[in-house]
Amino acid sequence: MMLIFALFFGGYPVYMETNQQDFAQKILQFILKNDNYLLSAHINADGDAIASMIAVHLLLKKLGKHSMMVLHDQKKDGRLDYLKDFDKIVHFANDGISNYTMDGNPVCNAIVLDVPGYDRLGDVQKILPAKNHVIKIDHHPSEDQMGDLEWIDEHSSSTAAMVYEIVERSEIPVDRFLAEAIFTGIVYDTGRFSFSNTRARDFDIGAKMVEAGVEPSKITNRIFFENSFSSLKTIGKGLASLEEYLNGQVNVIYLNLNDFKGANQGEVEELANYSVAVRNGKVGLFIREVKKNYHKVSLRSKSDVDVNQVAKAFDGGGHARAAGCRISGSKGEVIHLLIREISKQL
Ligand SMILES: [Mn+2]
Repeated sequence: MMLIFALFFGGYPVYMETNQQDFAQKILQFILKNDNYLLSAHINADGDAIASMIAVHLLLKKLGKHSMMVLHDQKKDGRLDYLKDFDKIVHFANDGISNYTMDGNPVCNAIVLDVPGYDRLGDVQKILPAKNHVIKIDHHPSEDQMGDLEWIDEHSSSTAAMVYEIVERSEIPVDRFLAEAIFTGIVYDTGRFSFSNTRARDFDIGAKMVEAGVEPSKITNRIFFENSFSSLKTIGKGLASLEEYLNGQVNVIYLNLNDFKGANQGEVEELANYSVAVRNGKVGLFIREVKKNYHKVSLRSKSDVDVNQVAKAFDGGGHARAAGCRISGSKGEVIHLLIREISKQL
């Protein structure tokens, strides 16, 4: 299945893994044959999760299909409210599948995006149809097989970039709204085309989305360069808390319950990237207390340390260079546990 063919388009060699292309085509065929889709993504939905879900929703609409977007989260990241139909995303209300209908039709099929397993889907897993009606599109290392048709490409920068491959095969014209969704997912997960996961294809898709009407500065300002006053103050507190461990190989940013009050989760999450922005640092940790003696941890790596493995030791997960988990214990205990786990790889 790993056959790679070199094809030539317009004189430029384009390398395509044929099975990846088949997946995009197969998913399109499934979409065209069926209707009434539940769309969902991982808990604490980030820019790629929300944008790739909206992109599929807009694609389905153009193909004359019905869909509804349901997330586990009570609160959505408001920075993404410029995306078309952002306001149509609903929170799972624990009231049974019968309440989830589209124009009176119940959910028949589901497409889950940017989510590797049931745990990461949260309560929405309760309304998933049977596996032969579920499609998964994701770029995380897979945890559960949730559907009979799963497209997992760990080499893809983002789920949104994968969704674009399906959009392209559908041959529908890409309008500004769809372009903004695709562009947002890619820009978010590649840190503005700068992280090590960024591929040539991302620039290629990015260029097409700009031609379709995306204003890059509008989107990057919104996601990366604007914060609420209180979030920016909280980011300042986080930076002031920076501590180094293992001779500076690991840097830790810590916020307690009080520090965190009033800040926007999504905005403050930027502190995770600062934790690994120290020269010669290998791993960065952004730890915040979300309940008394209970911490949410974001891990970043710019070395060979696979932080997905570290997060997994605490029932979390993610990617090799960006992952997350939750750990019980005091600040000191949590840092001790994490450092011990990271040391195994240093
Ligand atoms: Mn993603």
